[in-house]
Amino acid sequence: MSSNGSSLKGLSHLNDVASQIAESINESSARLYTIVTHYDVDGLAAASILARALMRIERSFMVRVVDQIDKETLETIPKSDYYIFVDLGSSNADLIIKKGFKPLSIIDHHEPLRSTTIANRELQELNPHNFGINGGKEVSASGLAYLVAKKMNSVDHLAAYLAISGAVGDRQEDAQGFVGVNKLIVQEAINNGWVKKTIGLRLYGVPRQPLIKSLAYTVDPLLPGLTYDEAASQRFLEAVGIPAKKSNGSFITYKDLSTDEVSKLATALIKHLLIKGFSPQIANSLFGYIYEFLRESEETQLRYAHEFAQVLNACGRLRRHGIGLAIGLGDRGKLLSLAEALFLEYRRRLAHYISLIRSDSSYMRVLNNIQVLDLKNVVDERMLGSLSSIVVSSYMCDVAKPLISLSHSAQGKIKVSARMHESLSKREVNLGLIIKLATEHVGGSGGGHKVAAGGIIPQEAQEVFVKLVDSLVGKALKKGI
Ligand SMILES: [Mn+2]
Repeated sequence: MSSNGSSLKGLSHLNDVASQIAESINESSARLYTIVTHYDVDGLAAASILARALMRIERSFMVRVVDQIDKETLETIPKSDYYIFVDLGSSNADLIIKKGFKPLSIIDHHEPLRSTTIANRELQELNPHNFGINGGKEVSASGLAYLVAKKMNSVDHLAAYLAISGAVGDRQEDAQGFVGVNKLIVQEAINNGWVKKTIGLRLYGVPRQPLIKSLAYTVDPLLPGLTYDEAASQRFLEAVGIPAKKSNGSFITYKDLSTDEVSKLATALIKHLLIKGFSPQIANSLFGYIYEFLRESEETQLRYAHEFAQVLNACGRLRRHGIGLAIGLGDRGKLLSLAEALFLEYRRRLAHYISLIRSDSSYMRVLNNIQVLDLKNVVDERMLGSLSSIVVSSYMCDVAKPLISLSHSAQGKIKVSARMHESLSKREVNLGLIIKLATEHVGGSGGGHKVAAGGIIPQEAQEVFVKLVDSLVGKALKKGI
């Protein structure tokens, strides 16, 4: 966190509102609380923290996991005596209030994009953007839920694990690690003896899994030529001078490596990424902090923050929220086996989609300035974004053109995902802006960041939308030259 006064002041405001929400939850005589949350890691983790706080004071609750807030979604939420919207809601507060959800607390870290001011008595809103704190970097919804839970005296090691995993899931870390509230939460967890922070190679399954699998299943960043190719991963290791197996025949893991071997492997991987055109920043992001959750069994995937996050991610994207929430509430044993099986299934599906796209060129259509990957009837909308990122970062398409992917969405609509290779990021193309303009033009909605965006459009608008994006990207590219 920046050490200037405004940020400290922001933090104290944040804590004040967290207190107010905690008090209002405590003092309410509601018979049923409803938590509405987003399906991603941060959403599931934040809902879990709040649900545990409610359980501690013996209140009844239900959790509703949604894709986004709109009229149709709000209509599916059953009547309750108290509503807590988390990881979403700030931008739709007007609509939520209009639809009669009260009492209402919104705990969200997305920028509240609304044109009207809302009276205090209608809404308690915990949002860092209201206090000059960057909700994109400094705190996730899970971190905010953690602040509320703390005011309800309901913080323990699991609350900290969830808060850290939520921030990891939302990619709030940069090369220097966490900043702001996230950093404070990690520090608190370390001080309490719940978390150990080390520096290492951030590959999948490190340090437990066979190193071949660590290379072959790392998707963040994607390792071109290695991800989803165990044979290539083995050749890569051998070229670095690291045998795939130990003398006793068991697979070598990251834990088995000497310091010298770790640095040899790190150097080789970073070099590999640089040769493939990755920026030094992305290549170096392979090296970073690893958060070990000391109260989780060493035998499970929940022992490390990045893997904990991936388990929740799989549960959310495969629509098995119940299992993700059970993990968040502290269930282990059988439920954890189910969650780990889901994680395998998620990876298996990604690999399947990738080989499908690789082997059948008819999914990809190349236009003047963009390429369109039509995965309607193939890929669930919740996996479209992750898949598009992999297609672009692993050079499975022409990286000189932004990629627009399509899949079916609920209510007969089309989900759109836009990704652009980072080598294009210096150009004038802003996909967030283009997708917002183009989706709204055809009666849909959308937006996002410069290199990654998404949205929803009506089915019949597909061709108009695609042509419009093609021409907007063309114009933007020309401006850049
Ligand atoms: Mn979030």
